Amino acid sequence: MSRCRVGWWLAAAVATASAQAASDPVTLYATHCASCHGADRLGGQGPALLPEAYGRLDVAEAAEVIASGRPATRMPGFRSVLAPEEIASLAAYIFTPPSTPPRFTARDIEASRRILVADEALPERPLFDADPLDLFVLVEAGDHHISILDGDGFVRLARLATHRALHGGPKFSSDGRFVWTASRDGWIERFDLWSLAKLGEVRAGIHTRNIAVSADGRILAVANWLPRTLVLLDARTLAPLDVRDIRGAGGEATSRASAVYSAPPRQSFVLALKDVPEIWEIAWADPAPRRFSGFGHSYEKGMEEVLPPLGRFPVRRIDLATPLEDFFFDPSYRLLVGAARDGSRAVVVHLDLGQPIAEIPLPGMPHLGAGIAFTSRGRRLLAIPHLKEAALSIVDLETFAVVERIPTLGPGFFVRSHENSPHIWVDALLGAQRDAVQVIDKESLEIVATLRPLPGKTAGHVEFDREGRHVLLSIQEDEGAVVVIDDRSLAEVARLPARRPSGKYNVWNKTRLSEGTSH
Ligand code: DHE
Repeated sequence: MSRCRVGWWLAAAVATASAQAASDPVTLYATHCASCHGADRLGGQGPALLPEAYGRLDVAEAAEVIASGRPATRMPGFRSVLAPEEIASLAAYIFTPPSTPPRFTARDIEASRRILVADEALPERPLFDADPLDLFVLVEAGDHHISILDGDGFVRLARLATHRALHGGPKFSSDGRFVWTASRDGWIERFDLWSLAKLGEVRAGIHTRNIAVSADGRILAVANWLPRTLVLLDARTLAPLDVRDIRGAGGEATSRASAVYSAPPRQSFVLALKDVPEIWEIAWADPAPRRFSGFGHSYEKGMEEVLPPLGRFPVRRIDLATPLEDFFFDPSYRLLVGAARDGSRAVVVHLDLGQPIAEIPLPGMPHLGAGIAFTSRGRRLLAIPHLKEAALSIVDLETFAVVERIPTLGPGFFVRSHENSPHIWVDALLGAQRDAVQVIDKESLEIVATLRPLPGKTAGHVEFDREGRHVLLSIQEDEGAVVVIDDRSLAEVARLPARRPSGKYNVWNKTRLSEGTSH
């Protein structure tokens, strides 16, 4: 080989090697991503970058986010820094599962826990004149805040920063004073509505579904996808009490949690398992209470001292033919209606009997978690929106027959009513006409009005005030609003600016288990 041909070969090899090094995704990740998303991809200032944490995002969309950044977040675009093949390589890398499944143990949870204000320092009465039981907690997803709204005067009392990407309903203590939120990347925050302050926070998982609080306000359950755990926290101090792997009865198969729910009359939590055909019921009332002392914290004298020790929350398993997700509970909490994964039917499970007792054909992906019970002409009925069909299904809660399928303007996400209201409100969030909400008469089961408070702008998620007289509707835009509408005249009463408002939650309706809303 001539000298000049060797030179050419060397130059080409060096170029290839340095190109490979440049697009080695591990190096690229460490250089450009780790400072915000964590060296282990478990998240930090930015979310976890692990396949199970992405929801509906695919590799191509992830590459576009890396190239262009995400508006209204701290995620910058890397188009001017990285070559297209480096961006593609990084996108593929963050969709690769880590070689060992990530863990997040009780010690990790405890290490993240921060108490910002001690309960002993809290005021004895609310720091405002508004009715503390008619407050709303409004989630503003656009810039990661919650607003506390006065449900009488419809004014904002406070706006408090939260962790990124809250999802699911905040949960309230039964006296309506304290509220807990959960973010998709596992952060649980506790707030005091009387002093309008954040009290503490803890990270309970890497990718979290939702939370539930026990009816006595002592225990908070956190349902995780990643790791596949159910975490029980002391609701007041946020200290971990139990971190339990979610495994089927055989012990080998693990499952993600679809969601955890509180079942107040049963003194239990109910867990929906996504990958194993079981439902779990976890008793939080310990029949033989013991003094709790774990992770170096203890209760002050005079406080309740009856939490069961680690691992002592008994689990009852209910076997199913197929996994169910997305639960509706009848007001007695004896019956649970869950959606089958094929999206075509619901299964009724009798919680006392511990077995399925009926199937309801409900094609079009019923969104049972959003279902509400109501009374019409003396019948107890259940209204269910569909994620893949422009319809609201009405099911008789005694016979489980589908008594109506009301065509709507589009597939909807949320449905709401109130004992004192003659109406049911549905949105069309997943369709082309997502600027519309429709009002249905409870007696005739007919649509009596279609409202477009801001034509062309996404409208969805309604919640009633305490009296059931007004509804608050979110205009889910970055420069959005909460529109207050008189439920009888359907006239607009007030409009408050809000940054991409999603859900809002009325203290009275949540703590009194109003049948027209979620719990
Ligand atoms: Fe949600 C509640 C699951 C996508 C906004 N959502 C819930 C609950 C579950 C659930 C299990 C009940 C938890 C609770 O309140 O304790 N959501 C799912 C999904 O599986 C789905 C389809 C896919 C996913 O990404 O997880 C999903 N959800 C969304 C959205 O895209 C929404 C519209 C915007 C967002 O924030 O991500 C959304 N989900 C909500 C809201 C609630 C909710 C506002 C609380 C509703 C309520 O009034 O109680």
